[in-house]
Amino acid sequence: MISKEGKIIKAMSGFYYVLSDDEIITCRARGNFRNKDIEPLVGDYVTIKIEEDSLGYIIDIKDRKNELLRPKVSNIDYGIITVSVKEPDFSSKLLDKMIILNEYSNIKTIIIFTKLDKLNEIEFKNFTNIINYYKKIGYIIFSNKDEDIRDLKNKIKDKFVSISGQSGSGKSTFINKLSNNKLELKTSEISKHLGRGKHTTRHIEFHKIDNFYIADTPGFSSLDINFIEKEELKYLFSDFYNIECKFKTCNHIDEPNCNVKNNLEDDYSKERYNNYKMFFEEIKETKRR
Ligand SMILES: Nc1nc2c(ncn2[C@@H]2O[C@H](COP(=O)(O)OP(=O)(O)OP(=O)(O)O)[C@@H](O)[C@H]2O)c(=O)[nH]1
Ligand SMILES: [Mg+2]
Ligand SMILES: [Zn+2]
Repeated sequence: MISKEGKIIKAMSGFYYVLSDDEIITCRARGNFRNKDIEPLVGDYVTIKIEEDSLGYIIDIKDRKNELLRPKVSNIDYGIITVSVKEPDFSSKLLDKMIILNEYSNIKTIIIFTKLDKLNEIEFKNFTNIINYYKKIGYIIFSNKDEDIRDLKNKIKDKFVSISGQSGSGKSTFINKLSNNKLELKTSEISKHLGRGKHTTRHIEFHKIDNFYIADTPGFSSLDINFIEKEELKYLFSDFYNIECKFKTCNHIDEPNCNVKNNLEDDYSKERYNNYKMFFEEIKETKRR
């Protein structure tokens, strides 16, 4: 029996695939992880033991640099979010929730807008305002066009990144494109009837492209952020993070002399603020039950 170090790059049907010295070893987790409420995550650095039957067992998980809750991946350098501007239609609420999850886990966000080709000229112009607002508040933004892909590849050189987003937003399509279609990850048309994706990708898996690793993940149709304390929520909105109000503890809801509320100059900051207020109320309601 030998012991090795490696990194989990894929999880599927109870098996973990551990990359160790350029070799991929199929592993099970030792029962005691599950007992202790520790679940190995794709992205984890692990110690494995290899039995005579050549199946590996994960016996130790190294401390994580970070951990994203949805999708469940660890030790990532950038959390890429794909957002389709049409089919499925753009939802600022879903985008803001995805950003909140990255902020909560202290993971740097890159936003990729997909399906811009489906917008007409006027729609595209309007959408530019949204893109510019997210840029203004500090997020890295790319489209899935060729020139942007070049810049993105420079940014994520030698990194481990994950990609998350609504089902049908084009995660797998985008990864195929990054690989110059060397990868042929399964993709499907969205359901025209429901306007949603079909949950084509079913597991989390890192793919090596050029000099970076990117994890394709299953899409979702809704996201729960109600595990966050409502007083914590304001720290996850980079647009209000540095604004000081009369009261240090201001939650920017209905306190007097609130500079966040007084400073909503452009339309899109109002949209973000309204999302904030809605999430705040949702969390409050959930905790009351
Ligand atoms: N017109 C257009 N279609 C796109 C674009 N990106 C993706 N699509 C299409 O959108 C559909 C869904 O793409 P997928 O890559 O399967 O989406 P996904 O995010 O991986 O979905 P799940 O695996 O279900 O989470 C496919 O039919 C793609 O061809 C784009 O930029 N423009
Ligand atoms: Mg997919
Ligand atoms: Zn305030």
